[in-house]
Amino acid sequence: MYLKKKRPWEIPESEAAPEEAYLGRRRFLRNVGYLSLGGVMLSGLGSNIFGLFDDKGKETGIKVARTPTPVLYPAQRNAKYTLDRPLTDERVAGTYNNFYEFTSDKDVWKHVDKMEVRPWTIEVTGLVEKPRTYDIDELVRLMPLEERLYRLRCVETWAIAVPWTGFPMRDLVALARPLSSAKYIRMTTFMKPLWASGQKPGSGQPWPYTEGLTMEEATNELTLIATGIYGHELPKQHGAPIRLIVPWKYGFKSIKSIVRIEFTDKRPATFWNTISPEVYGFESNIDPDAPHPWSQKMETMLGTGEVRPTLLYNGYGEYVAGIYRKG
Ligand SMILES: Nc1nc2c(c(=O)[nH]1)N[C@H]1C(S)=C(S)[C@@H](COP(=O)(O)O)O[C@H]1N2
Ligand SMILES: [Mo]
Repeated sequence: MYLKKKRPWEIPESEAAPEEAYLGRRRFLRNVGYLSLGGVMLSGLGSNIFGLFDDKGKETGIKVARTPTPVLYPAQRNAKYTLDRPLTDERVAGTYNNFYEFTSDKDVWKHVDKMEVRPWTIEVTGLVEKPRTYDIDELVRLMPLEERLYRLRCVETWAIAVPWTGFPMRDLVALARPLSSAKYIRMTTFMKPLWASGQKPGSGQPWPYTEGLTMEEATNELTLIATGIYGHELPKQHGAPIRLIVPWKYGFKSIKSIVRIEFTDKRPATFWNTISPEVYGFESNIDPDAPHPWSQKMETMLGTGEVRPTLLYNGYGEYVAGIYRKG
């Protein structure tokens, strides 16, 4: 499952100067952009999409939209966030996804062609001093992009370990200047039945997908707004062009393809919590011992099939346990 040649992010800090690794990767990605033109012609894709190649020149099957901001990737890795296991193969993480707007199966990547990721705006609104609608390319240039290696754990018990690119959500919160009455943040995904057949009338589901965090959770240092993965922009199946990553909570909290971020004084209704409140709690912190309809004790790494014990807060207790031990 793993590429034989190590990519820069797989080389331990002791083996390579980070600067060299990044230069190498950047050059590599530039080459990829060039090679991909050929890929586009051959595979007959629209000119706004290009396929990614691995470092052996082999097509990965992962496609990324052509945007004005590819030059921002890869971003400098933040060495603070380390993994206790190998990274998941990019091909594996990019071909086994949850994105119910498109399909309830895992082959989301086969169903996303109609989606358009430009133009794309994110409305920041509600109980803030500075409500504003940001164009995605303006926002990514404004925010300090960095790469972070995080684990992501789905409540279905599969897990991945991936390099996200993004910026701390607290930086966006700071820009918005929340009023003291703001207690929660509500996030919303696009509503486009023409792109995503799951959203067609009659689905019986509470579209658009929404999620929420308390202000304290949203401003925790771990909470990331991701715009990239594996050193490039997000492919659509991972939630292009902008999504949430809260690694200590079950994956459904990490809402994809966000169009709206609203500050509110009430705990927001969320997609899965509305469908089944007993199974998908608002908080949904990863906990092997909390009562749940199916066991959360173990998890299976995608790609390798390795089974590991589920970690409380997905192993991120040092950052977040303090939020929940109060009063
Ligand atoms: N809008 C939206 N966001 C979503 C989902 C979804 O169906 N729609 N699925 C969630 C679930 S259940 C998981 S596990 C993660 C999966 O992220 P990945 O496919 O990038 O690994 O996305 C989450 N974000
Ligand atoms: Mo999930």
